[in-house]
Amino acid sequence: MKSRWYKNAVIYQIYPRSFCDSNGDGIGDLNGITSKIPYLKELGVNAVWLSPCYASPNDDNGYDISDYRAIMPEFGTMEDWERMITALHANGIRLIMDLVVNHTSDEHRWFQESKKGRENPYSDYYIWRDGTGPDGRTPPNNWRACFGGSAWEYCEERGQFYLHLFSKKQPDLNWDNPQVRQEVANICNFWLEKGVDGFRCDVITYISKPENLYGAPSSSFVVGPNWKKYIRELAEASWDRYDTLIVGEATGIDFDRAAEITDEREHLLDTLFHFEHVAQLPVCSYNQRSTNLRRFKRILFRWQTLPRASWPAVYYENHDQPRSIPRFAPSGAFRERSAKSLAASLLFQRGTAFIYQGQELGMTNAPFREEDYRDIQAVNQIKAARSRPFARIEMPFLLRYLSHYSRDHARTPMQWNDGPNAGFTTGKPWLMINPNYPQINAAEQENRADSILHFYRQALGVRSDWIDLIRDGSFVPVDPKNKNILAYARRQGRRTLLVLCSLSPKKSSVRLPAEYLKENCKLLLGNMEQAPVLREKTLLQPCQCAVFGIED
Ligand code: ISL
Ligand code: CA
Repeated sequence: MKSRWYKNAVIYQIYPRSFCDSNGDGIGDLNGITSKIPYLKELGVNAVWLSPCYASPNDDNGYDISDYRAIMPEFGTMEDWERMITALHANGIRLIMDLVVNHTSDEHRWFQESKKGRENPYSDYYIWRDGTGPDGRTPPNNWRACFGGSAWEYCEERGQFYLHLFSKKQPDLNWDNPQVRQEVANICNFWLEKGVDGFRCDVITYISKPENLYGAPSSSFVVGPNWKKYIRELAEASWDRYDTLIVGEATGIDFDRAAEITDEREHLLDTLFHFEHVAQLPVCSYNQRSTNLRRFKRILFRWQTLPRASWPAVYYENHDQPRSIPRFAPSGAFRERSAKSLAASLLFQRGTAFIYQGQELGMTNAPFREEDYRDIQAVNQIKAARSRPFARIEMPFLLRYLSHYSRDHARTPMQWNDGPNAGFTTGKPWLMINPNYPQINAAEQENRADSILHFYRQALGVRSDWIDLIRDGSFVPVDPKNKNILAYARRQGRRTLLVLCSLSPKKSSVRLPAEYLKENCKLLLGNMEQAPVLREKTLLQPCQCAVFGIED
């Protein structure tokens, strides 16, 4: 059933709350997305991954779902959603929905029933355990929740603890219960019947918990004992019956595990997001660009060697990560060049490529003050630090950390133009708009041929011209130890694509093996007027990039 269309695809991630507000309530919505389909089409993307748009009390911006078959009223109605998918498909753009089934909202009907006691039809839908200690009020184990505190919450009504790996309003589902697995398959089929083209599966590697939770080590929920069984069952009952892309968010997965669980013959995931290249470095080493670039390359290049039967997903940004500028490339005077250089370094790698909204404009981290943060993760961290005895000493460190890493950096509203509120809304935006919108916005870039936006369009054009080689060709690192330049070649038969990307604010050179110094070499893409002259030691200007096509 699978055509594996995604192997040719570039996918654009939309965080609906921050994309485009059509009715002036300050919150992005589905009609806003529909109104921007011409923009997506012009950009040249093949699919959209839409972060959750289901009914939710928004404890974690929609990653806490209270009804899997309903649209969040703030985002619109099911009719709006239907209009959106129809318009996307009419423009040749597929739709990937976010599937958040490790946990639900505590306001989901299942949980409301489940917590009533041990004798109801939903009793076993969640992970309930008796407490320990003399009064039974000590959690079953020492697991910590991702958003702070114990991963267990005591429920007076039921007299037991429930497990929540994220916030206490996100109770984990009990996948060991076959009814739960059937519910998930039904939800998937509901949306597949409505025409969606696949799912991005939120923390899908966490769904199978170890058998004995009392005293279980804290990472033992990553690809737990029954993981393959449950995922294969779901693939059989749903995913494999349609022409889907199933991409797993695979926190905690290493290379070997990834190769195993994305192997086509295994019928599990089609591909996954690993997190090695976006692992947080200590804030104090943040500016050690060259050391960091070598590490970054080592990780990216290794993931390019995933075996043939597996398939990589490549990305630099998403709604949980800070902006790639200034994270991976210099900001300031070189911001435009570095955004283009990063784009070139990403888009010709082997794998389905993901672009996060605003990345194509070179949007940057925002100058948040303490009171500007809205993400549950940052808000909880600030609250906890404030309540500790040494708050005055601790706070500046936390704020510095958040200025680099808060998830809110990616979530500031899309910068459409230099009008009020960056053209995102006519009302009051739910999260601060980055004050750099008069300089960085889509309308300005639309009108300027050398903008980052135009560069992305060109890059996607080159990608589609060379798609056979990009999909199936070999990946060859070039001068891999170079501290300033990320360079590689893609090769297939007699054709070579040579990608040279400086991510350094200094002039630097890259060593090219003789095989790339051919007469028959054509510049396909670059971010400066003068292309570099290819020699054994090729000099690149600060943050310069160039992509060459070579025919033997
Ligand atoms: O964001 C993180 C660190 O800053 C991660 O630990 C993140 O929580 C983890 O990758 C899981 O993310 C996914 O599930 C979360 C949700 O908050 C994230 O937005 C989502 O991408 C819980 O559903
Ligand atoms: Ca709105």
